[in-house]
Amino acid sequence: MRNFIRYAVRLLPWLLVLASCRGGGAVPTDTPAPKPTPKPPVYALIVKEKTNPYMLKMYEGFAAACEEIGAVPVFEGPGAYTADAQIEIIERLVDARSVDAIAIAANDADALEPSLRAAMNAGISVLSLDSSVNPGGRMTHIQQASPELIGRVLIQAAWSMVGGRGKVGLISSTLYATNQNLWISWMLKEIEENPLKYKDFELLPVLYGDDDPDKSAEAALLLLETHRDLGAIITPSVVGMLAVGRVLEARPPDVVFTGLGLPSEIAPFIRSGHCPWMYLWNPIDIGYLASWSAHALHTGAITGAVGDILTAGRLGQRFVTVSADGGTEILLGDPVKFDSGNIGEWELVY
Ligand code: RAM
Repeated sequence: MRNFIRYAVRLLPWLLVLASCRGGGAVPTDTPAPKPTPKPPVYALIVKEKTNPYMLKMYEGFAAACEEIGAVPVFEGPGAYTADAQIEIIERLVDARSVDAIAIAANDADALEPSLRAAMNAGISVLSLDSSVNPGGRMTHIQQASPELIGRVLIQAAWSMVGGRGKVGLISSTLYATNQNLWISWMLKEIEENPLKYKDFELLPVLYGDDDPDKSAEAALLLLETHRDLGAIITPSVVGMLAVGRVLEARPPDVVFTGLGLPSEIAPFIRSGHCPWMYLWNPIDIGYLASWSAHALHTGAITGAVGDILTAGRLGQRFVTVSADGGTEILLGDPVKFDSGNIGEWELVY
């Protein structure tokens, strides 16, 4: 009897385990546990400044593509066009580990490079759009249109508007904007390479409106006061374009302007003849392409190397090519000319 009790006591734990198995308990069954739903990727767009209407249009396209992708878009940008403010944002996003990709329009290519390198080291995919960062601080760049073409067509436009003769002012955005500086270098090259054509044409030294309406208007007034024989003003900034238009509309269109403007804002000046024609591309498409590129980089579909091909939703296939700064880029298309013939159609879009 004693032996039987000892035997039963030894068996007891095993019997308890068996009983709990039968009851279903915590022991695994044949039905696999439901997998946790994968978290959607988060892609941030850091713009030059948060109220610039061009930047808002870029975000419109960026967010639309995120929706198609199933990603979460984040809109970031400083209240002033400074690299320091953008660095603070990048560092905050990296510290919080809250985003999978960053697309940035640079206020200063050099200053941003270290923090963007740190972001990439933390596993975040980084690309620039609109205004590029140095190749070392990005995986690729979204190029709106050939910088050479943009620079050349703007000078050629001003040349025709003044009949090949006279003074032309130039109001840029900020001093360190990579995109405007690149376009200006091509404007100067166009003149340098065609001395005969431009022999009676004088491009005045660059003034900076800082993408600020008041500062840009002040620059336009200064040009008008200092150069009574001024023929035209070029401004490769949407903020500058509207500000210059507002200054010039108060006078007869003896001084005209051209540049890169939003059709929705510049249409009245095209109709009044103050802006005979201007150029731009679709800023919504730039944001849209950046979002799809961020996704392709994040998922590893592309690495940003020359020869990579990506599928960008309604824009179809795009190619990664070499860029003039030695990095790589993905081109959107050609600059579009807006004049009295097509402005009515485009002013409704952007
Ligand atoms: C301004 C910005 C932007 C530029 C456009 C044309 O709003 O500086 O970078 O691409 O103009």
